[in-house]
Amino acid sequence: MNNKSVMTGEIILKNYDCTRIKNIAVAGHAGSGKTSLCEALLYKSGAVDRLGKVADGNTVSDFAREEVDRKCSIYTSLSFFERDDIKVNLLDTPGLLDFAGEMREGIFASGSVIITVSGKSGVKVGTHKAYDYAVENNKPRMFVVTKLDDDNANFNNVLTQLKAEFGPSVCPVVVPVIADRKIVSYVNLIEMKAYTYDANGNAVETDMPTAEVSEKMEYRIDGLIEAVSEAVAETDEALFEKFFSGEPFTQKELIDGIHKGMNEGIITPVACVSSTTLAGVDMLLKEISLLLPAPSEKEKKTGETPNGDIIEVECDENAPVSAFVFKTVADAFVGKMSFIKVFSGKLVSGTEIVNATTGATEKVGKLMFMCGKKGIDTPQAVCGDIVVASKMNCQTGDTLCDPSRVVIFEKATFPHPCYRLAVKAKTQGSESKVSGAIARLCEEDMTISYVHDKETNEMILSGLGSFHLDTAVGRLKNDFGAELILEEPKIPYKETIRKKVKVQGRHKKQSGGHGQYGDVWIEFEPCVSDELVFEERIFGGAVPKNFFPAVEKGLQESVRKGVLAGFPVVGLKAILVDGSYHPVDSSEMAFKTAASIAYKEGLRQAEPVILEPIGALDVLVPDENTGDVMGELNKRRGRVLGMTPADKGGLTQITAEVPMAEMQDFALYLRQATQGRGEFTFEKVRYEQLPSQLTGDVIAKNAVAAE
Ligand SMILES: Nc1nc2c(ncn2[C@@H]2O[C@H](COP(=O)(O)OP(=O)(O)OP(=O)(O)O)[C@@H](O)[C@H]2O)c(=O)[nH]1
Ligand SMILES: [Mg+2]
Repeated sequence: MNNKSVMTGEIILKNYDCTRIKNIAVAGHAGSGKTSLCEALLYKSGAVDRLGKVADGNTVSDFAREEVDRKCSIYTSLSFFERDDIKVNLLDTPGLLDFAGEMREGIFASGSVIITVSGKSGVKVGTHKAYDYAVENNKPRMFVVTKLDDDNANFNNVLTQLKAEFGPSVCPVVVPVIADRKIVSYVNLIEMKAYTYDANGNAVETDMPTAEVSEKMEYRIDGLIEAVSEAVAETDEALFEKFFSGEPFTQKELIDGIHKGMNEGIITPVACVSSTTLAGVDMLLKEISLLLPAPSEKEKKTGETPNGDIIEVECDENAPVSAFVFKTVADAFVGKMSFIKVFSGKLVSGTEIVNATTGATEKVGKLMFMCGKKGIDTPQAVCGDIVVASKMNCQTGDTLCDPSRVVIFEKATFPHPCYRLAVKAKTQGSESKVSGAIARLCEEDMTISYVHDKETNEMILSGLGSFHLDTAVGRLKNDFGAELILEEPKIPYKETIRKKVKVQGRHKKQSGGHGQYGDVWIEFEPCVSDELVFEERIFGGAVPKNFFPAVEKGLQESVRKGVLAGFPVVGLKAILVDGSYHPVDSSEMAFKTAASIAYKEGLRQAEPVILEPIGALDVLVPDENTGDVMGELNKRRGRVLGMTPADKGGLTQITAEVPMAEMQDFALYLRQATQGRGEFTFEKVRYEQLPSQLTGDVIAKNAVAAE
């Protein structure tokens, strides 16, 4: 990640126990303002003394070279600030779907998730992806509408959309007051106070909007205040009664109610900010301290002991340590960095720890609290905190614990790498360097796979999309000096025959001295076998027994290349039925050559055909895209086998069989057609004859291989 400048400092942090830590993942659609929001929070809380900009490449969280170059987040980065005697760890996740693995790592390690929604473009697929993964992992959620300073921002539209798409849990807590199409103030619906912001983003209390102003807006402030109270009433019976008796809630009741409602997933507060002008950022800081959970309250974790017992691990500083590696960075300069969330006890640098996942024991490495690329050394991290350890052997997904209580926690789930390309080292001889570097990248990125395809003898790198793999290639070059080229992978076609034939293969050479003589009659016929089936039915010693192995060997070597395009031949049976020999000139070599002559002639006569691999496709698409995807599968020569509503609402599962040759860019098609909501798995299942109209093309493309 080009951390070359990981800086370590000696600043001593206060000790924060698990009641005074908040772990917040910031997730949402690409470009919705996550990194800018983190920057604004860090700046406003005093953690940094300059407000960086994504466009200038100087934000705390987008520090990797690829991020600075491309002006977007690619990795989940960790930073923190201290405020109100609370330490807040921010996990700034990327919004691009190519980096969904990073987003998941961030949300998995968090205690709650802030989902940014652009005030200009509203709810998008990335909003849903972040929300769904947060729900799946039982993380409290909060929406933050961003970019309110932009002329095209429209808070009301976004709020309406949030309510329509995420249901009645959506509850605004800060709203802008708009008069003559301009934001004149921000109302905090919990405090029931209004603020304006000066040029430095400092809040100045102002009058609450008059009924006249409120009347003209698309939402009425008193209506929204009522809605907050209504939502809070739902969280507790006593509050419910109080609400219906008409008595107003105290501020504390509102805060505690929203807090409780968030923990139960029945309230999703909505705040709004401009990270550029810093309007609303201080209110968000307040809400973070008041509304979002600390590890002590929400994060009771169940784990499995080696005997298979399920136990509950409490977030207790005095309990034996247990921790979880949620992210790994293969830093070219500092070595491996393991991002660890501590669940119980204290993780102390230099102590022995058991890796419950592998069974190995290792020493806890040097520990650091990270703020972007800056690391602050710490001798320990307490439960509830997030810390980075250097040079440990553990991998993403591993549980680390005290030997006195070994327990394994569940791992995060990752999207399946479905976009495949073949890897070639740019310069000959650097193959092992390339493989070594990719192996390090695979340790870091759970959505990349690197495997050898035995059939095509290619190394295949798979990821989530073309941007993902492009970034990986850049990273390998910049950080590990490994240069490679990505190409479309070869399709492992095969050849076979359809007719039974009997042919002669005769090899005779007389060149002075010793001659060469081999003569065979072979029957070739189709059969069901991937390997060549060889038999002999020689009568009366027409071919002496000792030459049979040479004939078989000649055929075995020949079937590696078919006669059409040089693909391996399958489904072939060869029976040696007759032949002749010469007492002096016949040799193993001569019979081998005779067999290969017979093979070439025989296969040409036996109606050779090309077989193409067919795979089983399992694809999940939003209901409204089902028709398009079915049409596309049809175009791609697919055979739809079934269509059923998926377990997850709004999605349809389509199963089909599709030729592998048609699937290369399917990942890209599906992403575009479904705006990233579709996903699929594809696995080769068998071979089928290539339609004759496509044979010419395949032969032409592979002519070189057939040479
Ligand atoms: N006017 C305005 N622009 C903003 C604001 N916040 C972010 N932007 C701009 O929006 C663009 C995207 O902002 P980022 O902070 O990189 O968004 P992100 O969600 O982190 O993007 P990814 O991590 O790539 O998904 C940048 O050009 C920002 O300058 C804001 O409050 N006001
Ligand atoms: Mg970002």
